[in-house]
Parts: sequence; structure tokens; C-alpha cells
Amino acid sequence: MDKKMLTIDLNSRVLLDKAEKDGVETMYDRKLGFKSQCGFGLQGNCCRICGMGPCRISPKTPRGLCGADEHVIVGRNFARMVAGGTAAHSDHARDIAHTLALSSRDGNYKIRDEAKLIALAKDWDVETEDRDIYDIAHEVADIALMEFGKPHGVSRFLKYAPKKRQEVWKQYAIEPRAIDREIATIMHSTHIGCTADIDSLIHLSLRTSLADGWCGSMMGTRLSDILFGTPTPRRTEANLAVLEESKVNILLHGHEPSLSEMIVLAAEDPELLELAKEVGADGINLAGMCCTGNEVTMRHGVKIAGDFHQQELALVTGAVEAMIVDVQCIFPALAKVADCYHTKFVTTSPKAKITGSTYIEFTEENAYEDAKKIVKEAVLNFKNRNKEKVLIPELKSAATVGFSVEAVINKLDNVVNSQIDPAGTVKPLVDCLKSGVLRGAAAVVGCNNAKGVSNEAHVTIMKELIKNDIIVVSTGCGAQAAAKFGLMDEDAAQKYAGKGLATVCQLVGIPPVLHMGSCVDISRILETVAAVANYLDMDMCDIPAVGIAPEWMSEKAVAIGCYVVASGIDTYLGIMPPVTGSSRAVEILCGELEEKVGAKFTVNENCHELAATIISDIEKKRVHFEK
Ligand code: BF8
Repeated sequence: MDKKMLTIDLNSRVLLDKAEKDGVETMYDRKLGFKSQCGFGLQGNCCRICGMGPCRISPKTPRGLCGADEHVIVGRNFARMVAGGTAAHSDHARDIAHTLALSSRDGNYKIRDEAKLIALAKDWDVETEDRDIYDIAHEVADIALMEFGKPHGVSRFLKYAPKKRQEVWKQYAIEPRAIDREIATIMHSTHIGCTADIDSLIHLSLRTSLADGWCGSMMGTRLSDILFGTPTPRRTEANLAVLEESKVNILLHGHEPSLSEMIVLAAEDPELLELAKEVGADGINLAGMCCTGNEVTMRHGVKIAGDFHQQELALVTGAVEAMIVDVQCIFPALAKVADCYHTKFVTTSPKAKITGSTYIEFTEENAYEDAKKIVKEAVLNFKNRNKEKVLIPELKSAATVGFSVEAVINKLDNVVNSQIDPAGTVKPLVDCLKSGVLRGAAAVVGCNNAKGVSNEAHVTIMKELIKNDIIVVSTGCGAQAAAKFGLMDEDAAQKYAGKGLATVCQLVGIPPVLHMGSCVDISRILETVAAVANYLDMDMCDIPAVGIAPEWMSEKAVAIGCYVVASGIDTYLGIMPPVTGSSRAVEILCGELEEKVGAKFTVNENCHELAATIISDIEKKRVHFEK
């Protein structure tokens, strides 16, 4: 098979040829090298939780050595994926909370959205009158940090959900307690000799996932907005052609904005700009990848270099002076690819050290100086670039990014008749949905997965949905696929959207696919659906809104899928999770959950069929919604 057929991105195809010529191995070569993947692993019924194993379940050996059957083994593996994903998202939020605790008027980290801080403080009964904004920030940070380990009570973010949804959680007993407690409970319950009941394992998974969505991720988003500013719409460009031959190219890859925000500042430092000139460059060009890319594009318009599957290919351009990473979604393979060029692969977090990288620790206490040191390394590396090895592909697309909930409401105010309706609400969106001008809303989110063709499912599904007047919001690498393929440009409404959606886009002044941020920002999507449900006095499961992860791959995505379903939003996956080894797991996740939480999973690895199912399900949901 031609490896270039494993991606629909034409820039990636050009660089795969170059990688071959340069003798560089990429994920696509490794994919072809794996003739077939382990069938037990694919089905989720390989248990290596204790030292007696691994035990692999088949008709001939239907139980592990301890007697665990396929349902127990699949359920435990699934729950551990949810715990892993929740830990990653929530630890990200914890770091942001620590950063907020360090904020000060004269320091590296300042409060950029005071109104959001005051609103949150009031919600949390923090005294705000006659107090210094930084004292308020520090108290809010301390309260947020308590959410990780408080001994009593449930998440303080649950109250942002509609009352009816809160009742569902109470009734099914999935209100999450402290975040770390939920993660620890899963790790304990899935230890050898604990929970051996698939219903229980899925129940635990949902409760922990809610600690991710309605606590860790929501906290990450809100505190990031307070510290770095709530995103507003801004223009940018996407795909590897954003690299510039005459400049020092620095790629920001990973997740947490505390590092990338400082790099953005450091890249504007006059001393470093002068140094760039001295080494013969026309300046410093920053570009983002994965969710760090989303964080910096929606707050600063930093260009999007590419998505998860393009991280190695970005280095194959030979034009990258430094790839700077923090945590999550970083291929260990980058060290080897960087070695084939002059690129410095800089790791910065003690949580993600990678053999073969240059480790320059980033600390929030010394943030600006650390960031300057890292950028300086990149600038000094410009002189080592081998011009003969440079190939920057040609394609890029324009995009508008940065649609926070506030930005969406602000845009909707453009069409509010101020004589009749108050501004600052979701009423215009509700009117469009109720009247049927918009048939529904879909969040198309998540990663790239080598099980499919990179970007194909994302782009196919988004195009089908907008053609059928379903407005799309997107985060993560899905958002980057949309941006790369021109779906986040205002022009896309006329090119690809149905008549209803195209009209709305034109009136409101938005593209048909809205960039809502990074993966933790799926909490923005929860908030938007909650706002519509509250406006209509409905539950979230009554709204014609769906979640879709066409190319998901990470444990975080499993946690996200679970909390989206537990929030009452039907969720569609383009990649089968490792649960098919247990018929009961499939029955519960893809069926019975609907009775309990009002939503379920649907999986189809054919993206055309999946899109058709989604459109038809949204129409079915409208029957109840229109009443
Ligand atoms: O939050 S960057 S590959 S998991 S979608 Fe997926 Fe992309 Fe990773 Fe990290 Ni986001």
C-alpha cells in the first residue's frame, strides 16, 4: 500500500516523499510495518492487571487465572482509560490553578479577564468588595485546588449544568466527588480482586468522566481565560505552509498554555529579535500544533502548523529551528526525526521527559526567563539550518478562530432586534434551532487515528453536516483539520453549507465550523448546550445536539466521550474503542445508557455511513424538540 494514501492532506503527502528521500521513518512507515494489530488488545480482553497474567480471553480460555470473564476484563481496561484521560486533563487544570495562585501585578502571570474572575469568585462565595484582584485570584485558585482532593461533597462545577441534568446525575449516583478521589477509586476498584461487575465498572467510568468534564476541564478552561484572556474571533492560517523560509521557525506543541503564552511573549522580546537579525533571519515565526496550537491561535492568532499526525512531518520540512513541547500527544519518535535535521527538540516538563531531547525545564516561578532561554536556543540554531534540506509545502488555508461562549453570544447579538429581545443570550441560536433554519448542532472533536486515513473522517463528516444545515463546533485536532481544509473560513458557508446555515453564517458573520479551542475547551461546548437547555427549560438530552469523535485515539478522548454521553449528548465515534470483547459492555455503552442518562454511543468506522446516521438521528430528535 502507498503510505501517502493514509492521509488526505496534500502537504503531508509531499513531506512523506521527502521523508523517504531523507531516510526518515514516520508513523506512516510504522503503520505499514505493523502487518496486523493484536486481536486481544483490539477487543479489550487482554488482562495484565496482576502478575499472574497476561490472561487473554478466547472461547477456549474464557476466564483469566483469577476467574475474571471477558466483561470484567474489558470493563476494567475501559475504566482505566477513563481514569488516565481524566488524570491528564485534570492535572493540566491543576497546573493552571497553581499558575493562578502565582499571579501578581508585577509578575509573569497577570489577570487578563477580571470580569470572569469576579463572576467565578461570586459564584464560589469569595468576598470581592474592596479587595485587590490578586487576593481574589489567589483565594479562587486555592478553592479550585481543593476540588482535586476535598474530603467531602461533589464537584462545585455541577451547578453550571441545567437542574434537570443535575437530577439525572443524582438519581444514577454519578455526581463526581473530588477529581483525584474519582481517579483513585477507579485505580483501586480495577485492582486485582475488586470490582467484577461490568455495570459497576461503566458506572464508575461515567462518574470519573464527569469529574473530567464538569470539573477538571471546565476549571482548566475558566482559569486559563482568567489568566490569558477569553478568546475572541481572530484571523489566522493553517497547515505547514505557515512555516517561513526566511525566519526562525519555532513550533509549539503539547497542551498547557502557561508555557506557550510565555513563549509568545519571549518571541517578541527586542533582545531576541535583534539576535534573530544577527543570525541572518527576518524574524521569529511561531506556529502551533495539537492543543497548544489551539490555545495560542485562539488568544493570539498564532498560525496553526498542523495536527497530531503532522508532528514528525513538520520537522521533515527541514525548516524548524525548535520544536518546543510540554505534555501530552508528543511522539517519542520526534527525537529521532529531529536528529536527521538541525531541529532542536526541546522538552520542558518533568512530567514528559523524552530520551534524545534537549531538556530545558520550564517553571512558572521563572517563566519569562525560562521562555527566553528556550527561544534563544532556537534563534541560535538558525545558522545550522541546511538550506538544501528545506522543503516547505505550499498549501495553507485562512481561518477565523477563537469562538468562546462569550464570543458566540457576542456575535449573536449582531442579529438581535434590540427593541424586542435582550442582548447577551442564546435566544437567536434557539430561534434558529426551533424554527428549523438550523437542523441541529454538532461538536466534531478529537484526534487523528492511524486506524483510518488522517483527516478523512473529520472533513467528510463536517462537510456532510454543514451541507445539511447542522452547525458544527470543533476543538482539538478536529478543529485543525477543519481549519486546514478551509471550513473555518467565512467563505466556506457559501461553498459548502446548506441554505439555512449559509444564511445564518452570513447574517451573524461566522464560518459554518466554529473553532472553540483545545480539548479541555469541550467544556465550552457543554456550557453552550447547557445555556440552550436552560433557556428552553429543557434537559441537555432534549436538544438536537450531538458529539462526534471521528478519529479519536487518546485516553482523554475516552473520558470525553463518557462525560459527553453522561451529559445527555449522543456521541458518535469513528473508531471502535477496545470493548467489543464484551457483549455486555457494548450493550450498555451503545444502548442501555440511554435509559439512564438520556444518551448513548454509536460507532461506525465508515465515515459516510456515520454522517448519514447522525443526520437522521438529529432529525428524529427534532420531533420532540419542535413540540
Ligand atoms: O487534547 S492534541 S491528538 S488528545 S485532539 Fe487528540 Fe489532538 Fe492530542 Fe490532547 Ni487535543
